[in-house]
Amino acid sequence: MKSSRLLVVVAVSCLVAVVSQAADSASISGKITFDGTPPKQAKIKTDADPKCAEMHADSPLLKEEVVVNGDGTLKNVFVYIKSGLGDKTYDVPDAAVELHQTGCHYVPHVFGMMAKQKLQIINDDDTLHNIHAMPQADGNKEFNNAQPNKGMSMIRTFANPEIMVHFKCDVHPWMSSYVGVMSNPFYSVTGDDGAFSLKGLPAGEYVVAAWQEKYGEQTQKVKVGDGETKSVDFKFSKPAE
Ligand SMILES: [Cu+2]
Repeated sequence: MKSSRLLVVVAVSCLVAVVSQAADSASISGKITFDGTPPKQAKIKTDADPKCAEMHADSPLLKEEVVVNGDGTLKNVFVYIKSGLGDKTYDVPDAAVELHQTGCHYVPHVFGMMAKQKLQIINDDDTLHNIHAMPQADGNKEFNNAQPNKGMSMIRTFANPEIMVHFKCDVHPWMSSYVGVMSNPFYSVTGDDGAFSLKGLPAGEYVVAAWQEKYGEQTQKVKVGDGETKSVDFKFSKPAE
């Protein structure tokens, strides 16, 4: 009798331990900082298209290849799990990811999506844009389509993962955007606080990568257990000239 009661207690406490450390409950988060004097964001001359110039008569467009936030953190860094997930496959979300041509620049400037997920490309401007995607990976198709009118929209996909696919507009040479195309949902783009968070990971050992369009990619190895959150920070600086 006594031993069977003990067995029940052991079984219940094991169950509690399993439930409290559910699978896919690990997280990796951190901040990306810029070391040194932040480069100034140059003003873009938009005169070539009077419609763009008119939209930016009071607030000039600024180059976005390096955006350092007021607190010294870095915006538009694509952070993702580069390796460690094995062969597991992940569902592709039904929702489309949106890329806007708005105010004669791309919003977002850097973003992520999964391979085979819908990318909805929208022209919000009363002027002609063309969206020219230049993937390099096998199976990912280049496309180049004009959207002459405000409100035009199209759907495209990339078949395979690729870090990163570059978009440009042949009408407005300053327009540029990058997407990280992933085989898993573990990616994050830093915003005004330079922070990233990769949630819902299985316990494991990972290579976390941080990609910045001008300064390239850095990686760090991180081991994380069920229910655990590990903090990893990255620091970018201007390469020596
Ligand atoms: Cu354009």
